[in-house]
Order: sequence, then structure tokens, then C-alpha cells
Amino acid sequence: MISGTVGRGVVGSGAVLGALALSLLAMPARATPGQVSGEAPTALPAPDTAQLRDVLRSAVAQGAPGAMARIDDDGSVYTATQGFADQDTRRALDTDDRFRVGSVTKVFSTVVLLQLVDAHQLDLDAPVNRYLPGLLPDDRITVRHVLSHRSGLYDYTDDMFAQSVSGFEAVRNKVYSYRQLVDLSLKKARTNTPGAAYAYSNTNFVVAGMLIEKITGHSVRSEYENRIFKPLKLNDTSYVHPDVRIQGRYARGYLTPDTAGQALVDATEQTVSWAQSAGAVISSTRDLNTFLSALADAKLTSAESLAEMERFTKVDSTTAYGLGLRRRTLSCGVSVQGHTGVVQGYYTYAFTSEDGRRSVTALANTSNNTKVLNTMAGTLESAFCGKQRTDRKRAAAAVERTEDIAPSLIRH
Ligand code: REY
Repeated sequence: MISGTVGRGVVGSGAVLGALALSLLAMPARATPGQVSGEAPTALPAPDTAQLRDVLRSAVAQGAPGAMARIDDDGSVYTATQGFADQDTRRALDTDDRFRVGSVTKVFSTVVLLQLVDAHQLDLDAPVNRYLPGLLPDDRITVRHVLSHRSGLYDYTDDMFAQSVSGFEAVRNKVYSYRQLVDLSLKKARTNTPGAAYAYSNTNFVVAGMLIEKITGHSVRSEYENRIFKPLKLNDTSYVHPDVRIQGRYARGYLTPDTAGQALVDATEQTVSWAQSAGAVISSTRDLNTFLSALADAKLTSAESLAEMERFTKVDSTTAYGLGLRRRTLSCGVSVQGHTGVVQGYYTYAFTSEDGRRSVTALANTSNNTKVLNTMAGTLESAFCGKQRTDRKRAAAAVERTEDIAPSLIRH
């Protein structure tokens, strides 16, 4: 039987399966040296691993079968896990387990496009229609508008997942073309004139995937592999669309039904065709930390292109969006950048410090559970603010953010 209560009960007993594991390992320093000469080392407070463990424990108490986090801090690695990777076998979640990263995929897609900017094959301020003639109904929509969620293109997933379980079951084995997804969006009016406002929309990153394929002449899969996965040796990271399986060892993902009290739905196997370049990458905590650190260290793009990605426009008092990259200002005043991700069964937070020296990736293997989503934001507080986190209630309020993912799909 799959039920959140079973997972909670057993995990709550503490010792079973070593469900709670907290470790600090001495690791060799990062292969990619972070310090630019003349730059002062970041004075971040030490991570608070006890607090991190409490955050994960809360997520499990709120209905996640499992929750985990890995912090890579300039050569030191902290990991914490709680609960199960698989509710049926009761295998404990492990920070080496792979999972679906959802919209963290948008950072990968953006990096590929910025590499094309570096190679003078793409102009951020050119209309999308210059590269994809006739695709969009408005020639004023630029590549930059798309990557900063300012295009006004309606998010088709708002309709697709209005009902969480039936919406998911209707698409879990479907294979869409990019154009079909854009057409779903274009059935609806634009949400704003190009450039006028920020409005998070998966449609933007479907267009990003189309740009990658049009300009390179290759699939997004081979571009991710050749430009990012292989050079950074991200051996746990893959893009297998439309295959429904996750290779290697992985955490199963459990979608929370809209009706309270119903059993979680195992959503692990799906094509993720509804998201593709907006959300279909599979990875691990270690690989996402490696990726975000390398990105912030300008190892993947030119410094100029990184600066474009990091040109953040305010979304609200604590968050801002650049190009495929979100910045969050935590309760201790530290700003971090990265992305959140939601696909059915998986909530991901992947963020790094401004200099890339400290990264954290956290996962809960459930979704459609706003309490768990907001609780997991506490992993960032523990990782980057440590004991300087402001009192827990205020900190929780300060990080209670849901706009990283399609806002109308968040259930309260
Ligand atoms: C899709 C629905 C969320 C998730 C989404 N994900 O847009 C992209 C992202 C890739 O930003 C689903 N919610 C859930 C519902 C709500 O079905 N009715 O929580 O699993 O990461």
C-alpha cells in the first residue's frame, strides 16, 4: 500500500533503515577552482546541519515519503536524508539517488542558448521569429523576453494540470512535438505585451528548446550532453525523452491527489513530454551542485553571458528572475541563485551562492503539497544562513514562495 502515513510512521521511529542519515565527509577541493584573483572568499555562515535535518523531518511529517539535501561547500560535503525512496520496498532515500529535476532543466536550456550567443549564432535581443519564422504571433517577442518569462506567452500547463491526477494520467504517456505545445499556448490570449511584465510560463522554455534545435540542427538531448553533461562529467544526469524510465538508481516520485486523504499516486514513469526542454532532465544532488557551481564560476559560458543570466529583475521583495535563473534573498540577507523544479512526484530546490562556492540541492519525492514545497525552502536557510537564520517563523514566511513554478498550479 502506498500512503504517506505509513512512510511517516516508520520514519518517525528513527532507527529503522537508518532513515535519517547525516554526514559530513571530507572531500577533495572542487576540480574547478572558484576564486577569481583578487576576489575575497565568501564569508557565509556555516551550514546548520541540525536545522537541515529538522527541515527534512518536517517535510516527511507533512506527507513526503522522503526528503534529502546535499550541500557542496568548497570541498566539504554535507548530506542529510529522511524517509523512503520507494514506499513499497521501503528502501531508504539516498543522496546518490537520481530524480526528475523539473524546471531546473530551464537552467540547462539557458546555458545552451547562452553558449550559442557566445558563438555569435544567437542574439538575445533578436525576435524569436527571426530564427523560427512565423512561430509566434508577435514579432516583438525576443529571445530575452522568452528566457526571462516576459514574453506574455500563456502557460498551457495551467489548463493541462487543473486536475492534478487526471491531468497527469492524461499526459503521462503522451509524446508531444514542441509545436503542439506552443499551439496549446497560442489558443489563449497573451498575458501581457512583450517585455511588459514577468509571468512564469513553461511555454517560454518550449520555445527555448525549439531555438536550440533550430540553430544547432541537433536534438536538445545531444546539445545538453555535449555542452554540459559530458564536459562536467555529470554521470547521473540524463535527458531521455520520450523514454518513461529513469536509469540507474533513483527515488520514486509520488504525486499528492487533490482530495485530502487519498493515497499518493506513483508518478515515477512518465514521458515528461509536456515539459521537455522546460522540465524533463533527470539528475542527482551532486550533479546539480556541480552544474550550478560551474555555471556561477563562468565555466560554462563567457563572463558576459553569465552576467546576462544574472541580470535579475525584481519579482517581489525576496525574489528576482534573470535568464533561466532565479535569485532568492534569504532571511540572513544572503542572495542565492538557481531554480526550483516541480514534476509530478518530485520537488527540487537547487541553488548556489553568488560565487558558486556553496551549492545545495534538496529533493522531496512528492508534489502537489504546498506545505512540503514551502518547508523544503528551509533547506536553503539551513545551508546558506546556518545559525544566522532569523527566527523560524519569520524565516519561513520570508521564504514562502511559490512563484518559481506555474503559480496557478499551486494548491494551498
Ligand atoms: C506542473 C504541475 C508544474 C505539477 C510545472 N512544472 O509547471 C514545471 C516547473 C516544469 O516549473 C503538479 N501540480 C504537481 C498540479 C496542480 O497538477 N494541479 O504538483 O505535481 O517545474
